[in-house]
Amino acid sequence: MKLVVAVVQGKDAEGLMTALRQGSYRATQINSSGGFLRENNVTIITGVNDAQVPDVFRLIRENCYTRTQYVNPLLPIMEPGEFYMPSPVEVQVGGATVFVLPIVRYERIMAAAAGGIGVSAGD
Ligand code: 2BA
Repeated sequence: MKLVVAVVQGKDAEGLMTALRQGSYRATQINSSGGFLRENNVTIITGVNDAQVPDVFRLIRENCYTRTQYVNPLLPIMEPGEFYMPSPVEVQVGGATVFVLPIVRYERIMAAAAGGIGVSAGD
C-alpha cells in the first residue's frame, strides 16, 4: 500500500477531489501554502493499493495544470542613494508535486460511541 501526497494549486483541487471520489478513492484535503510563493495551495493525501498508484497519477495529470505566476524578488541590500527598480520574475507552478510513500500499517478504527451512536446524553 502507498500514500500518495499531492501538492496542487487551489484552482485544481476540487476537480481532482471529484475525480478521486468518482474513482472510489478515499482522499483527504489539507489547506496548505507554498514556502516560496506563500500562496494557498492544497495538499491531497490518498492511501491506495500499489496497483492503483498509476491510476491516481493519471487523475492528477488530467486535473492539474501548469500555470505561470509572477513573483516580486526580495529587495537587495543597497547603499544609500542607490536606486532599485524591482521587476517581477516568472515562475511555472504545478501541475502538481507528488510524493509516494510506503504505508507500514493502515487501519480504519470503527467503534460506536459509549451510550449510543452519535447521540449525546442531552439529546
Ligand atoms: P511554492 O514553494 O510556493 O513554489 C511555487 C513555485 O515557485 C514552484 O512550483 C517553483 O516553480 C518555484 N520555486 C519554488 N522554490 C523555488 C526556488 N527556491 N527558486 C526558484 N523557484 C522556486 P512547483 O515546483 O510546481 O511547486 C508548487 C508547490 O509544491 C510549492 O509551492 C510547494 O508548496 C510544493 N512543493 C514543491 N516542491 C516541494 C518539495 N520538494 N517538498 C515539499 N513541497 C514542495
